[in-house]
Amino acid sequence: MPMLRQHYLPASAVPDTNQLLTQPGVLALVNFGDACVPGAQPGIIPLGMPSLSDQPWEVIRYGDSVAQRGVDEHCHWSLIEDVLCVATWIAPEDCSDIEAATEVAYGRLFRVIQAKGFPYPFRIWNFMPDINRGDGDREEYKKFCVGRQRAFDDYHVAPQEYPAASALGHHTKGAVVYLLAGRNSGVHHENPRQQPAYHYPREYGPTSPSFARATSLALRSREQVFISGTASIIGHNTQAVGDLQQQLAITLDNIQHLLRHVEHADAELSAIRVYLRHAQDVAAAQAFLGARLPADAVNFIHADICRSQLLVEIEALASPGV
Ligand code: 3EB
Repeated sequence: MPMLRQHYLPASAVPDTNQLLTQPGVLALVNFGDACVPGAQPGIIPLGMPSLSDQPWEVIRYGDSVAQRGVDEHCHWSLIEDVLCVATWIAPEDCSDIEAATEVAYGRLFRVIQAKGFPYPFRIWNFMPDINRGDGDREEYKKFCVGRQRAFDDYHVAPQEYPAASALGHHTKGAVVYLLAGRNSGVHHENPRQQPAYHYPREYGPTSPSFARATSLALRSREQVFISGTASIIGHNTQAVGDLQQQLAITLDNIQHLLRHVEHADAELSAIRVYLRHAQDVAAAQAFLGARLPADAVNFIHADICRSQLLVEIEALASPGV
């Protein structure tokens, strides 16, 4: 039964990317490193954020055919059976107007997924430079949210249709948005402990962030749950400012609540990314999470979180246990 899988490769297993990309079932290779530029070929997705735990690659697998790949509208796409993966990069010079550039990038993604018959994104990742630069409404993340919201409006995507997402900052130039899309819609979920992000109050920016807390989807298998980047937020308020351990505890709590809410409390977590604002926090984060998460499924990533008071954000894929 083909489930979607995302797993990390250790730095020691330097992959032969050409060989891997032509292997049946390999949809895409995500690279955690210093560059956020279009991959050398479709199927390679460099994000511009280094792994702090020496796992520079994530392999996304689905089904058992060899992927078809191509480039359309400045988008790199990979397709296996009923999952389409599309990535597009924003050039460094275009990041000076991240609002406009984001709307353009999302427009391209929407046109590609629609043209290919996969109009339903079920997971979106966004990575951009200087995410916390600028005061108030001029903060880069808030401008990004305005541009993203505009694109969702342009393509008539209603808030109830926003999929799971993550949005983080990195310390290199250029931005990337990539997504997974299907022929049918997933089911989007909220977390009862957290205000829907698309209903955050005005203080968080001129437009609310456009994402769901999770999207669940049954491909040709049992249902999987794509858990959005989750942080130390209750209601709409940031909790435990300045306290890494507490933020980790509240974040895990939020994830547990969400999984209970969607009736997948005993799911198996994989593809766990722990985004840390401060690289020096990795030992403390590892110590705290070690007993609470499956260690081999965790990758620590150096990234800025979209609220400057947040030190950590965690995302994962929840799949039925075996
Ligand atoms: C939050 O809960 C933390 O803008 O796409 C998490 C996941 C966050 C996705 C996004 C933002 C996004 O508001 C930040």
